[in-house]
Amino acid sequence: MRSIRSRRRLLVAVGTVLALGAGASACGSSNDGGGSGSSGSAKGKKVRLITGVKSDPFYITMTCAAQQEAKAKGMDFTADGSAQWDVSVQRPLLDSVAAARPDGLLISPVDTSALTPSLKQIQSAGTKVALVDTTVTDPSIGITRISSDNEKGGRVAADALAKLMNKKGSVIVISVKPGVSTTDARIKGFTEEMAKYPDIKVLPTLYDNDLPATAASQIQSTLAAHPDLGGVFAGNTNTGQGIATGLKQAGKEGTVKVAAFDAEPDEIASLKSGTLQVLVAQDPAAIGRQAVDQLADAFEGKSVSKSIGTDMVAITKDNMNEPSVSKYFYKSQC
Ligand code: T6T
Repeated sequence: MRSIRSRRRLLVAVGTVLALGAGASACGSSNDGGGSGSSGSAKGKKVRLITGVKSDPFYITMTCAAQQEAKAKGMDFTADGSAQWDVSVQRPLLDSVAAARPDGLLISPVDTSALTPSLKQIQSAGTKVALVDTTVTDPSIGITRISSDNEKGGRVAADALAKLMNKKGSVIVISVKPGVSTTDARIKGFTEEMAKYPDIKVLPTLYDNDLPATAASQIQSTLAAHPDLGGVFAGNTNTGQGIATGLKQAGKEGTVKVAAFDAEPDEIASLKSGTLQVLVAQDPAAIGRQAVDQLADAFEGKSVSKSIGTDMVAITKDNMNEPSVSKYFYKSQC
């Protein structure tokens, strides 16, 4: 069984210069966990994708690429996603996909543990599972896990914000909810990196349940309680959008510096207008495409990579028009 090496790069913006960050590769041994072990062709295989939030441009971009790749391989592919970031919304989708016994499932579980029993069940019934973006804690789930290095993205956000804040003042993290693998890792990386700046005080993290309106009101109450607030780290798309709205309403755009994860159209507009200063963009298309490729390899009896890291890029107003950077902007339709 071979293992596939995958590049994990983080392109870091320094002023207008793009510098190549750590170029570690992340991979592991092949793992046939839960699959039927069937060999043969990927053609005609029934593959389903369940994303975190269907309307989120991150997942739309991932879905478009996965769909295209699956089509090229002659797979029978469909995708669905939760209406909101909630286990109780994603679980019925998973149950209905499980009942149809697909050959393969790509899933972004919205919680690190609550969906594990359902995933174990579908896996032991013979479906090959690929975890895309988010993961679960149980290592027996999934033949492959494909995501950004979220902890590293958090560290990059911390360094960028510290620089913008002249290394002093208060900073806050607003994120989705606890128990989400990606955003938890971002917070960990951010908090650990911020500890290197003794004159920056990190306020307790707030969670908005992936609701922009909640993030908007949280940033306003934080501003009222902490007039020295100099920076915010937004853990994902909806949080970034909400923070931009809240800062605009408070007349604090540009004064309070913001580093946000993702690069969906609203965030790009806020970067352009100066409400957000740094976006840590991921490569959701690569996540979707590579997950389909890994499943195809598994169907064909080839080995798969247990873990694959995909690229990220730090986007600023200065570099956003460079084609090597703008190619990371997320789509809101295929
Ligand atoms: O940041 C992405 C994704 O990586 C995360 O797991 C959940 O939020 C997003 O979908 C953006 O909204």
